[in-house]
Amino acid sequence: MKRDIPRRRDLTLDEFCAGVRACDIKVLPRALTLIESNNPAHQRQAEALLTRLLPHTGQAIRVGITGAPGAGKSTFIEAVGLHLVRQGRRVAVLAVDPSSGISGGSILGDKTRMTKLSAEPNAFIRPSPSAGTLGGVARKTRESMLICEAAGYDVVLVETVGVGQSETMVADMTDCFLALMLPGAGDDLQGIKRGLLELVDVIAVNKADGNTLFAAQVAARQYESALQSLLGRHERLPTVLTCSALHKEHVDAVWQAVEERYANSKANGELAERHRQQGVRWLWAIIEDRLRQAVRQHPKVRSMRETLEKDVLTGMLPPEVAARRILDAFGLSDHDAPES
Ligand SMILES: Nc1nc2c(ncn2[C@@H]2O[C@H](COP(=O)(O)OP(=O)(O)OP(=O)(O)O)[C@@H](O)[C@H]2O)c(=O)[nH]1
Ligand SMILES: [Mg+2]
Repeated sequence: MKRDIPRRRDLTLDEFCAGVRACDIKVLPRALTLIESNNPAHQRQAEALLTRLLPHTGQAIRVGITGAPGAGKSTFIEAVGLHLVRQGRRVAVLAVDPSSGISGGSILGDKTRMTKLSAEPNAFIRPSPSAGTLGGVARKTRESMLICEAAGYDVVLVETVGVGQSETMVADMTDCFLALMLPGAGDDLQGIKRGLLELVDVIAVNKADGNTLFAAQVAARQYESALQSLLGRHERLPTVLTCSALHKEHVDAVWQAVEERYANSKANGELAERHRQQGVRWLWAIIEDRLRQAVRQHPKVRSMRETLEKDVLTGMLPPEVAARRILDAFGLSDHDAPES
């Protein structure tokens, strides 16, 4: 028998605003779903909502957390989140998942390692949006972060897996960046790159317990000396610590290091400057993402896309030619492009 599922009434902008500001737990997830929607009408309502809520954002400490798969990010976030809610803080956890654009999977999807935290009334956990490009996913995460701040969350943790571009994007939306490392780094320093080092404020070698305690301590010392030789004395070195997320040991010390870096950058004006620069970078990130979306959804482009992609795939057509045909169809001919 067919059953009628009552359709939820759409909320008005005022209802969204009031609900988010009151941290109404029935409204907040719907506001985030609105943000994540690709429907143009929803996007416009989301923009209006963000504009209204913007004056109520910017008070939270925004912390990016990265680490290789299995480094202990979820375990760490659970431990630090519980530590914070016990201090009366309100914690939101979001994620940028580089795989979500490709596979449709998402980190934090199971919430299994954050069962205690997700049961806390002062904690809110939102998995990574699972559709779209990495840039689009990151943009939505950033907007979700603003919504959470307007709802009164004063700590926002943004988790990402330590691969490629996603780290840069998370650093671009946060105030502080924490990298969790596995013990036994060895000489290759787990491929720690200068690019990552420039983003990182605190490095914590996790799993400093049981039979990996010694390896974690050795790794921490290796990171420290590698940092000194890589970055030199003039640059501000990341703080290096060890912890055990599983046994909740030194997790508070790691958090304290994060807070100290945050307080310093706030006091010396770096944070304000960082926020300004982030604003400009996000402006262009949004434009690039929207343009990509507009090109892909253009009716003429849609009708030719599959054939052109196939031709490039089989080597029948150079990508340059296919790109030109797509841009022509979109109405962006070469003669519109400025000389570079
Ligand atoms: N011994 C020990 N094990 C830990 C510690 N932290 C996490 N683990 C274990 O390491 C495994 C991976 O932990 P997760 O927290 O899921 O790691 P993650 O970085 O979130 O992993 P992905 O989400 O898959 O990228 C689990 O089996 C944890 O129990 C720790 O401090 N010590
Ligand atoms: Mg995880």
